[in-house]
Amino acid sequence: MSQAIVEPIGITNLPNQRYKIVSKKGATFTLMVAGESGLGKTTFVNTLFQTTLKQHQEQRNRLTKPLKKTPEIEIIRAELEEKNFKLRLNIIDTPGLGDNINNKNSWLPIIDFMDDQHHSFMKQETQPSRLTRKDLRVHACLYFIRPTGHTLKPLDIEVMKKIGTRANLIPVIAKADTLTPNEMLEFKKRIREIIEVQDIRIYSPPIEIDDQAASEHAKQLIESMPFAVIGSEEEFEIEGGLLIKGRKYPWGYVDVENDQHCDFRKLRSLLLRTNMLDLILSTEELHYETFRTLKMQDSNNINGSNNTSNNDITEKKIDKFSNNPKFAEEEKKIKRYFAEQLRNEDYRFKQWKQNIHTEKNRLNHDLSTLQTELKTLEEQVKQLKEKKGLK
Ligand SMILES: Nc1nc2c(ncn2[C@@H]2O[C@H](COP(=O)(O)OP(=O)(O)OP(=O)(O)O)[C@@H](O)[C@H]2O)c(=O)[nH]1
Ligand SMILES: [Mg+2]
Repeated sequence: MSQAIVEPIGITNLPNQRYKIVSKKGATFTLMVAGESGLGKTTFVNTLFQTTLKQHQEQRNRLTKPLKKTPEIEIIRAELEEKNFKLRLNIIDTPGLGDNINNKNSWLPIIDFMDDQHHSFMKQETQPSRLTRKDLRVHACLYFIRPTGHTLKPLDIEVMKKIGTRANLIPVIAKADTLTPNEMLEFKKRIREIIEVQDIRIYSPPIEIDDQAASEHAKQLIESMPFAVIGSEEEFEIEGGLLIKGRKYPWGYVDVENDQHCDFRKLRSLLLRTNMLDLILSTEELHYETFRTLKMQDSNNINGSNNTSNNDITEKKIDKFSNNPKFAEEEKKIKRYFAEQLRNEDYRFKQWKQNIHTEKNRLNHDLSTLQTELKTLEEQVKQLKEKKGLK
């Protein structure tokens, strides 16, 4: 799917953010949505697209399909252009977590996808031609939290931890229209506490000290985390003939783009306007570099002193040492091998200790024999002296 933007959303602001160079070749931005099933991930993606690509003419894309469970990872692409600035937008919609019999590993395809993109980019970097390289490294991952008003599930914590070490993690509270404003405030506070206590790495917009307006905006974004979002694919007319995108209730309506109702606009601004470049650069400088370093270390460890940077090595070994159950057997074998090595070393050490002990005893024994001999000799000398003295 590829569509042209009709109304400006402010992506031309991007080149001014920090590095002017991006304006020449445009930018690629990849956003992923993840979280439990039925929380409105697909609806959110469609809402974001519809509010970003207003009045799209083509109706044969997935935005018009009726909603159903997302069965597998799906990539939606769009190309936006404003004042000669090109943005290639990729959105990765993922199937809901917790749908499988074995919930514990339902996050695997998502994590694998992220790692695979880093890995594939790393491989392409070593190829002679870099012009044709494909880059689907995830620049931001929105993690959808069920609006229970209580707490985070252990699965949420586990998955968020994993995502946070691989990409810019942005937690969002799904279906914000189901909580009252007070419940939402309390819930946000509790989630922030859990994130802190559990040491979950989330994306935090940088505060620019030399730009007051930007730093105020960043502070506002930080305070709003986790963003409360509402998704909707419906538009309806309110008083004054105004068309809004939102959800209708017997008591009234919620408007996706109303800041009193949810944080959709703030989140869209962070993603597509104010922080896109920071998300792209931090992916490159932090997450990709961490991945690269770890993988290089892995391959060097595996190859012992032979630390050649041959890409085959990285290629072969990378996945073996991930948490992937596919390699559980392999991992067990390696663990057994190390346990065996450890036992051998332990035995060798005990033997060596025993030898030292025996040697020490022998020396002690020799020493005491010598001391006895010395004493006898001293006694003899004394006696001889006495005899001499008597004469
Ligand atoms: N009340 C409310 N309902 C929503 C919201 N967003 C989506 N829904 C509804 O929730 C249901 C599930 O939405 P989906 O977008 O399919 O959820 P999903 O997270 O993609 O689900 P999976 O693909 O199974 O992981 C649909 O009936 C949506 O209309 C929201 O913000 N508020
Ligand atoms: Mg879905």
